Amino acid sequence: MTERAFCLYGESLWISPYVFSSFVALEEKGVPFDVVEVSLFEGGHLEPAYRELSLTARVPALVHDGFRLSESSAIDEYLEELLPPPEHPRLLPVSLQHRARARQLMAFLRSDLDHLRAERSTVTMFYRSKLDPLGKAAARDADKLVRVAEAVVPRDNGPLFGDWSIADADLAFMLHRLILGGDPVPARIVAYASEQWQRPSVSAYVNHERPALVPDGYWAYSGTPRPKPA
Ligand SMILES: N[C@@H](CCC(=O)N[C@@H](CS)C(=O)NCC(=O)O)C(=O)O
Repeated sequence: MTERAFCLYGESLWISPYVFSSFVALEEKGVPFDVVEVSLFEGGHLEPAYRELSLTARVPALVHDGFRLSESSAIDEYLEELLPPPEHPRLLPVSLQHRARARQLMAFLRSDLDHLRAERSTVTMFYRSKLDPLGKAAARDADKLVRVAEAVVPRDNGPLFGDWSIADADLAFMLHRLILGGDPVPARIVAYASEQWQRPSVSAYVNHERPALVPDGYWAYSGTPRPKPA
C-alpha cells in the first residue's frame, strides 16, 4: 500500500477542509507521507476495505505504522504529540490558554456555519461557479464568521497566537469560502487570510492539481448519494 510510515487518505478533488487540515499538519511536521485519493463520488469511502480502515468511513484517515485514525482534529493532535515541539515544528500554541483557544476555534469551525458551508461549498472555492447571493441563514453564518474573525485576528493581522498554529490554517480556509465567493469581508481579515493562504504547507494543498469536473457538474456522478457539503 505505502512505503512511507505515514499515509493520509484524502479525496480525489482536493477540496476537503478536513483533509486540508491534516495535510497541512503533516507538511508542517516535515515528515514524508503518501496521499491516497479516495473517490467519494464513486463511493470509495463506502467500500469494505476503506470502512475497515476508517472508523467513520470519511476522509481524512491517517495510517501511521499500522495505526489508523480518523477525524482531522484528532489527527492534528496525534501528530503534535507524536512529533512534539521543540524538536519538531509546532502545530498548537505554546501557552495552555492559547492552546485551549486554538481548540475552541477549531471545534467551532468544524461544528457551526452549516448554511454558509452549503452555499459556499468547497466546490465553489476550487471550481469557480456562478454564485447566487447568500440566503438569509447563510448571510447570518457569514456575519458570525466575520465577527469571530474580527475578535480573534490580532491588530497586526498576523497569526492568531503570535506564532503560526493549525488554527490559522483552518480559519483561513473557512474565510476563503467568502473571499473566493466575492462576498464582503473586512479588508484586514482578507489581509490576514491571504497571508495564511501563501504559507507553503497551505498552498501545497490549495494549489494541488485537480481533475476536471464532469461536464454536468459536481453532482453528476452517477449512482452515489449526494454528499453533505464540505
Ligand atoms: N469531522 C470530520 C469530518 C470529515 C468529513 O466530513 N469528510 C467528508 C469529506 S470533506 C467525507 O468524508 N464525506 C463523505 C461522507 O460523509 O460520506 C473530520 O474533521 O475529519
